[in-house]
Amino acid sequence: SLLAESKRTAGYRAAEMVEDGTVIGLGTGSTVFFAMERLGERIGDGLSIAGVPTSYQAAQRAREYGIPLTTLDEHPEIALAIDGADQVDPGLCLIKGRGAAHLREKCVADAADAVIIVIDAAKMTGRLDAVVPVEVLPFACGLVSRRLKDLGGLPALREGVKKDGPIITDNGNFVIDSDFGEIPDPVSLERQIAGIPGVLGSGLFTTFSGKIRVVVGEGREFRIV
Ligand code: DER
Repeated sequence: SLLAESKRTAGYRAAEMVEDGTVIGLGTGSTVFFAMERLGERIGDGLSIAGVPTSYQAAQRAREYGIPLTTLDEHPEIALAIDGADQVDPGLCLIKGRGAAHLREKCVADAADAVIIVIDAAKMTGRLDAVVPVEVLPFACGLVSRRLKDLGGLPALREGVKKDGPIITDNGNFVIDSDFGEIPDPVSLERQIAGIPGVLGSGLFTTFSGKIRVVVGEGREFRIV
């Protein structure tokens, strides 16, 4: 499909940016998996790297492609993180978290000197208006829902599809998806959500714009913004 081709184009291009002998961040999601596929090929050609996975799924996929794994503790500074996104605005603010991996992804993005976001073109938007995923401490779920409403959100606990009841993240927490409609000031909204006791992290990534490059795949073509 055109969508898969666009994701593959973006992922493969990002994989070419990885330098030999470096430690990189491995994001979660279907687009990053194309980057991992290409990295597996480059490793076969002699590339020597290690990856910090941001989820059980990323770790599993990295092992399938023969990408050596390491941890954020061993490498609290990494050269490059490759990750996906759900929405990207012109200021390179992101909404992430469709895959409920955004808490570890945000840690890895913070540790990275540069962040490559790989997306298909449909994810570029003039203004962020997607649902904002929020990882919450189960104990505080009701309080966080109340506080998200105070901020103008419509919160909904993310339920499992093949599991009855709420999904549980790789960190053992719940996810509340909060619909704020259009978000005029994502920087302050990220900060306000982070300040709610019981919130571990949201899918708003507004503090990394200075070190983000976005590879936008469109069919076989790509552009870097
Ligand atoms: O969950 C996440 O943060 C993922 O990065 C997601 O935002 C992008 O996943 P996709 O590449 O499968 O669309």
